[in-house]
Amino acid sequence: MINSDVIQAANAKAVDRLEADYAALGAHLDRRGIDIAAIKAKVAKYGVAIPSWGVGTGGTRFARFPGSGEPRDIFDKLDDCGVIHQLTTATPSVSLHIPWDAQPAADLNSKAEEVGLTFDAMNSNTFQDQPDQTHSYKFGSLSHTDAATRQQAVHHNIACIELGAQIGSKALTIWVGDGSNFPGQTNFTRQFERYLDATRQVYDTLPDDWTLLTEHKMYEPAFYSTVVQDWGTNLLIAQQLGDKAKCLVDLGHHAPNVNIEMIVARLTQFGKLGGFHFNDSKYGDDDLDTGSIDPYRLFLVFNELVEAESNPDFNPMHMLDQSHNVTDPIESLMVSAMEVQRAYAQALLVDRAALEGYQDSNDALMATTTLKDGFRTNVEPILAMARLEKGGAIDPVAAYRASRYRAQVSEDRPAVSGAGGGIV
Ligand SMILES: [Mn+2]
Repeated sequence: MINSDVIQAANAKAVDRLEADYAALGAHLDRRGIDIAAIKAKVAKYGVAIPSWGVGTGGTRFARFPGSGEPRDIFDKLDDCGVIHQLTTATPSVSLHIPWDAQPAADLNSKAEEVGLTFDAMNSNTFQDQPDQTHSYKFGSLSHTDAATRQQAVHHNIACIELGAQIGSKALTIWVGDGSNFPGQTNFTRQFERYLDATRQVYDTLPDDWTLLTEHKMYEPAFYSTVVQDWGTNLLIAQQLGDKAKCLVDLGHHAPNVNIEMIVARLTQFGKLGGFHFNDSKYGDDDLDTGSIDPYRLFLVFNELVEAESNPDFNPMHMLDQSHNVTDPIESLMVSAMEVQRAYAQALLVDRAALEGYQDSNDALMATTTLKDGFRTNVEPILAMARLEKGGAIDPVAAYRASRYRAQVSEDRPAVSGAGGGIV
């Protein structure tokens, strides 16, 4: 963790300016009939989970260029996640990936407590082979033609639930790379039947207070067809399995220009929106930093989430899922967490009564302007003040750089090889 003196010294340099900006924004919002303190209170309560794999440098199919002080194991990763939460106060939980992060539950729990974090959804991995595994996933896992291979994948998912239950997790996220690379390679229907049958076996072992999240992805690693390729397939799975099964929407897992915010609205309307993986993209599943390319789309997604907030049963899980190839992952994750918070705060500012009036009277111009008023408001003083009041940093990146955390951990963590493709 970072010495609190460093955070306080960094905050001391910025606090006068923040207080002036916060007061000015408060006066501006007051004229719009918005109580800045109420918005700040909601922002302060908001949290997005960090994926354990996000704190390592990512890579592409071509190469990986690791930075210094890469985390060696889940305990180093939890240290890094602890720093992200310490500075941003916006990332209270970590999502584990099994088997990469498999360790005894007691050790995971004590480390999480030490760094002030809890555990979010468990993520299973049946898209690559592990050294000790009997059956290969080269031709699929939960949908494989071979029953023993499917069973191995089912057992792995159940093991993820069992570990998760010991560390306070309440959800399992299943993403499979199953699909095909050639027309005719698989029978779409029989393959999906096998997937549903195997996934139901996992679902049947789920504790009552757990959620099973299935994540669709349009392509990659299979490039012709993917078993869970779109939100329609994902919804069918959730409907087939039952009430504890819901859909996870990864922003990058759609074709370019797909109206993701409308998918969010549809899944919400029928109680099947289970969670998010936030990231951004320009061309495909780019795994770029959240809000770095199209912050307006992120805002439009949050507009749907705020719209649904009045339903007490609506509580989707929020996680970042992105690949950091050219930045310090800690810095990227801090900025991304703040971008998610920013979109939430902007969506809270939308005058929903006015918007509804314009929608009902078919005033398209005023409806879209009213919506965009939220996006155009610079809410940074709200986010920064929420962080300051919770003991975080006014400017997390500045405080992180001042702390020299990366240089310090690099002394203990040996340099790792950059050879080979990274995992995205
Ligand atoms: Mn994802």
